[in-house]
Amino acid sequence: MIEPTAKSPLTVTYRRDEDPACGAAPVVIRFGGSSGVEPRAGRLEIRVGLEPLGDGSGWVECWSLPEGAAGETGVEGALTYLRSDDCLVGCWAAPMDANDDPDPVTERAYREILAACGALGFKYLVRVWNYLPAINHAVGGQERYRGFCSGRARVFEALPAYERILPAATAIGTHSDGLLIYFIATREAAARIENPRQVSAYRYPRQYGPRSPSFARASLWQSGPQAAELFISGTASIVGHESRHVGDLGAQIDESLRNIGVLLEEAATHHPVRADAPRELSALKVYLRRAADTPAAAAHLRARLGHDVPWLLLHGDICREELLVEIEGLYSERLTETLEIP
Ligand code: 3EB
Repeated sequence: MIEPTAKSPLTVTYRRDEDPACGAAPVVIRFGGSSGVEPRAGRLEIRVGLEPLGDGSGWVECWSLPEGAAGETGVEGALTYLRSDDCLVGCWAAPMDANDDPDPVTERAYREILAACGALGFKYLVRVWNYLPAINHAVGGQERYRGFCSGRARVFEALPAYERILPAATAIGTHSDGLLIYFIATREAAARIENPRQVSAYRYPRQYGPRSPSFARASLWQSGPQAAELFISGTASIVGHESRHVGDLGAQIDESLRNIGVLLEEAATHHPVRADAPRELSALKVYLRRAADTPAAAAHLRARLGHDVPWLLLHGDICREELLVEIEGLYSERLTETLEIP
């Protein structure tokens, strides 16, 4: 662990559920069962309706604030939140089943989220996780992911220069009911990072749906004078705008890791990273469409990443039907200089 992370406004660790530190963490995220959120005294307990795979059961994602910082919780309609001096963590949850059209409820969710972020003084969404049931099923002749994208795009695309404020994101299909969107918002804008190997998602051609997905490939949040958190969006085996290696799990993992590698390089060219304090990977999440791929995926990841990288394997549907795997990451960075946000 790099020492200054203790002062990061938000530190993410994976811990065993029985670890007492989980009970003390201001935000805990558990996996399995059905999606939802519960505010506790000064804390947020989020449940993502995705089953953990492999050795993942019993692991909990814990977010901590700097020592001495207190979180204040609140509820506004469908939004439950926790705020500290530096950031706002919010969770918007609503009933949804596989027969509901995600478009209108997603639009409402994003309107309410952005309104609440503005009202609470954290105008900028840096990272959003979206989980909805049956993401590849069709309702009214359209894949549900596309309806989700339309509802979300109507909100973002109405904002001025919206490309510059899009958050890094994940959108994954659950096998349980409920729409769950949780996010981190900040007072200052984060830097957006795109992947030169990929068409920006917000510019995908129409063949992928009537409205493009509203997200940035990564966002870099200046979290201290020389510290930043780099949020890598869900990253798949896509080059240009096309899916690659259809049917080949290992090759899809490698292509996804290559895309993440390029995002890390991009981040480093825009924002010099200190050579004596390399970035530290604090958390990786791997979503697998087929639970049966777990042993092969785990072996492949182990071969590529070794034993030091903490990752969590989850059973979820990727928003392109032909893709088997998607990977997201969070890196803590030490910078040589303060970020300049365009
Ligand atoms: C992709 O690159 C894969 O719609 O929020 C990854 C991360 C994907 C986020 C989203 C979609 C989203 O297009 C899918």
